[in-house]
Amino acid sequence: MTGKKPHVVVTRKLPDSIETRMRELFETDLNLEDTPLTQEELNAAVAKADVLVPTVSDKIDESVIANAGDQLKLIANFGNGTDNIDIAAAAKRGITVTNTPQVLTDDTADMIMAMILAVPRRLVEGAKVMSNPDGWPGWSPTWMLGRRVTGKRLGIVGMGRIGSAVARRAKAFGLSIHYHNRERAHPDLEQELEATYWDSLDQMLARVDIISVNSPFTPATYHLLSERRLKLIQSTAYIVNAARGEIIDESALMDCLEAGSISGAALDVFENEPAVSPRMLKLAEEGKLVLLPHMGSATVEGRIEMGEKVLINIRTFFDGHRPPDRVLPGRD
Ligand code: 8YV
Repeated sequence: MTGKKPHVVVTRKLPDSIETRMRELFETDLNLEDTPLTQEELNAAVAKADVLVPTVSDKIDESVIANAGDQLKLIANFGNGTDNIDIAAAAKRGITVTNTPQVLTDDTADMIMAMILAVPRRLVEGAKVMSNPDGWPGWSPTWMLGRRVTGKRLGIVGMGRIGSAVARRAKAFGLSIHYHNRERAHPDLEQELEATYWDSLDQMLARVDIISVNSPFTPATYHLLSERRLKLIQSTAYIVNAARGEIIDESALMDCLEAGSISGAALDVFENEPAVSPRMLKLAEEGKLVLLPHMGSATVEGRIEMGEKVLINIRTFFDGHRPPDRVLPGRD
């Protein structure tokens, strides 16, 4: 890297060690208060920055990209999913986009496995009983019964890195692995997981006991689990989503949970984050829905490694090389 240091604007508070290194390497604007930026503030940031480091909570749409100054060369997303960024609009302006894959796969898969266990085994309901000093009347053979996980069929929607990491864990818990993906997985992976491929998502949904949504959110996966598809699901089944809220028609899912045509769900992501509807809160109160605040990848180790990836992507780019985690338009 020669000459003037690139001006990097970071939109949210990052781990201390990452912020320190960021300041050593670049001319850096941090957001120590961690208050999410408004669209106006994002517009102001892209007007002055050489590099923007946004997160899932920043909507870098076409209008923000249109406000970018000619000096903006790189959007180094702190996150794996890049649905918060209009990649095509960035590409048209010659702006490179990078993300932080791999380092959050295991953490996210662990959380998804916890959700897969939590819903049928009523973990959150049980914990709630114990949070009230008089809540537990004592052991009973027929009280707080959930459903067995071992031996059930898990249907994975999207067999990428995270989907396969979930499948490995689930197999160890005695679940049989079924999956739907745009492309069939490599035969070695199918063999390792003893996985059954379903070309038809509809047919898979109708036959599995637990569904885990693991695809990226693109125009093609918007409401992939539509009202029609949710109606194909067995009434004894459960759904888990730690990918993106927009992949499920949230209101149709609430209809199914209210009607009992789906047994339960666990959601770590929502269509209009951070808003959660009163219907969801009521279903959570009734024990039919587990709600988590988008914490799938939230580990100290994961956040530091995500930050390191951001640093490497920026540094490589300004050293004149292709950054390792470049995201190209047209994944949908
Ligand atoms: C991150 C995520 O916390 O990386 C992703 O795609 O969904 C989350 O695990 C978030 O995106 C950080 O920007």
